[in-house]
Amino acid sequence: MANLPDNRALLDWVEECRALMTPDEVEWIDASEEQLERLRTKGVATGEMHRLNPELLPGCYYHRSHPTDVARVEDRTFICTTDPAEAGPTNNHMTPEEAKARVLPLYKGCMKGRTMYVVPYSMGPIGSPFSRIGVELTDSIYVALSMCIMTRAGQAVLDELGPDGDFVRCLHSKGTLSPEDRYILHFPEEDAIWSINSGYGGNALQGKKCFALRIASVLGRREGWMAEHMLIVGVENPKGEIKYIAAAFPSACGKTNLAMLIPPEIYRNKGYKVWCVGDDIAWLRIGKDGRLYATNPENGFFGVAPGTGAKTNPNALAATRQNTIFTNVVRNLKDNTVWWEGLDKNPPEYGEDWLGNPWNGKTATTKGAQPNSRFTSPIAGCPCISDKVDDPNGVPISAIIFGGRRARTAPLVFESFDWTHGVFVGSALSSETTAATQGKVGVVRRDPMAMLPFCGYNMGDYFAHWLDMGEKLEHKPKIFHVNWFRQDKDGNFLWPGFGDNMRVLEWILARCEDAVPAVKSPIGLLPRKEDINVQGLDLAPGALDELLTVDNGLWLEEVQGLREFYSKFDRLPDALRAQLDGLEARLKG
Ligand code: GTP
Ligand code: SPV
Ligand code: MN
Repeated sequence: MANLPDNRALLDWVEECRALMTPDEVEWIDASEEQLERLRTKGVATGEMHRLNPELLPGCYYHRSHPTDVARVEDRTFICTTDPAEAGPTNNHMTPEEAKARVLPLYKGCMKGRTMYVVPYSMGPIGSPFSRIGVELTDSIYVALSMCIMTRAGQAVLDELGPDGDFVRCLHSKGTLSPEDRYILHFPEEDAIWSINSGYGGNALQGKKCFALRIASVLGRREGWMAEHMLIVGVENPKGEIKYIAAAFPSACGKTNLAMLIPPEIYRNKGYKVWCVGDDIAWLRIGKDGRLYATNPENGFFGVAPGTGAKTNPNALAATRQNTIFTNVVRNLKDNTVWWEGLDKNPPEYGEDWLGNPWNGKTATTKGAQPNSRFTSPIAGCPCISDKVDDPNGVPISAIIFGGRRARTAPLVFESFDWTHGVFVGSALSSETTAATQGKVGVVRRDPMAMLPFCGYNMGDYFAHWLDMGEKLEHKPKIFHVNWFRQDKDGNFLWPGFGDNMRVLEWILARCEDAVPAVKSPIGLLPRKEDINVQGLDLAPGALDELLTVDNGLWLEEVQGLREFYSKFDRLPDALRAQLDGLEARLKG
């Protein structure tokens, strides 16, 4: 039984929501092992979850979400502010009144016959002055258990909250799962989140994108810090020095993989090591020493399953071997384990696909795992986890990287000229869409700083905040752009990616120490070919040249596209428009 603090605001709000949604029972989550085990058993009894092979996958469960509910729904995600200009041109907007009038009827009585779980959770180490507390009300055991993996949740958070601690009010119900009535609503003026009719991912696990990015970005702007869609990784050199990098890539574009990479053998032999601090979200602050510090507010991974294998990402795979919930992957009925495309070359013959249909991997013509199927794993299960992961002050950042999936335009890597140019490069980020969001896959769209779906306020102001942070940083990280996804004429990736991305990180860190020169181009500073270590790599002839080429014609098209995108903003900082003009002039000059 949870020991409740005498926090009037909390108790009143829970009671108000209970009266609205009328669950049969209310259960406070203290996250004791006894309670979690009871919930797992209940989830198995109701069929929401399936217990996997306890010898091969101890503590692991299998879950399927509704077939119409398999990814974030950006067209049903709203920023609800009194003034639409505060949400800006890139967010869907409703006023708080409109939003509540539309959605309150859906919440009325929606938990009848169900239990309402009250999940107190902390984004960031409990008690750190930089951490923030949320309380999520949900009628899904799957969501409650997932929140207990993804965040620091339970009694310790209630204790920290005390009688007058403040918290983000997070309301979630599976409702009827009706896609037409699905809403993901954010109320930054009252630190509240309401979502209904989805049970999956960023729509339902509100600590993640709803709180740690959309609400937190608003707090960060007000208080002088930043909430970003970034991994945080430490690279240890043979002398034992660790340099940290933060990197923003759009959804399903390689953050988890870069955060846990295993360096190629030639690097391992020299003593290089890589440490994962976070794989999806970074909160960034200016330290007393004038450097930028990053913390990971999460406590788990909600990682893309397909493509995760012993060759590509053994660290993530190891993290999923215990205490993990798998969603929408293939079930192997023979040994009661799981499988997905890219795990290994041995798909089950006697399996069930993500929809529950019989599936034989040897003869199947359809994919067994949903492309956005995922694992929910505690961070502690990852072999390369950094010992700084619970440090409330975070880690000092030497380099910031932006990157996306671009078949043609963007070279393997380039460095920005300075912070302002780096902010421009981030604002110009674009990528092919992936299965992480419902809608068409493979369409190039602009996704500034990989935050297009996650910025909780006007993106023009967001760019200004980035520029402002640069002004205040005495020691600014250098800003880079990478593209692991450049293709040849036949559509093959030119770069091997994954562990070999270490070769690019080495150049980036060498640049941070001014240890290698670079070549000036219209778009930024490029590596000299000889400064990318390709020893032991089997690159196609001419591949590296192609990877490092900048095609002025393609980039002039890029300039046009960006001009169009910028024209949506009436709060675009002049400095960015000047950067765009400068790029165009350099390309034409
Ligand atoms: P979110 O959790 O959605 O924010 O995604 P993420 O950015 O963490 O993406 P993740 O690392 O899970 O990678 C998504 C997909 O891209 C997986 O299928 C990976 O196998 C694939 N991928 C990751 N890194 C590389 C790479 O360097 N090269 C290639 N070709 N594919 C990669
Ligand atoms: C993403 O889509 O960027 C994710 C998964 O990391 S979700 O939690 O659904 O947002
Ligand atoms: Mn993400």
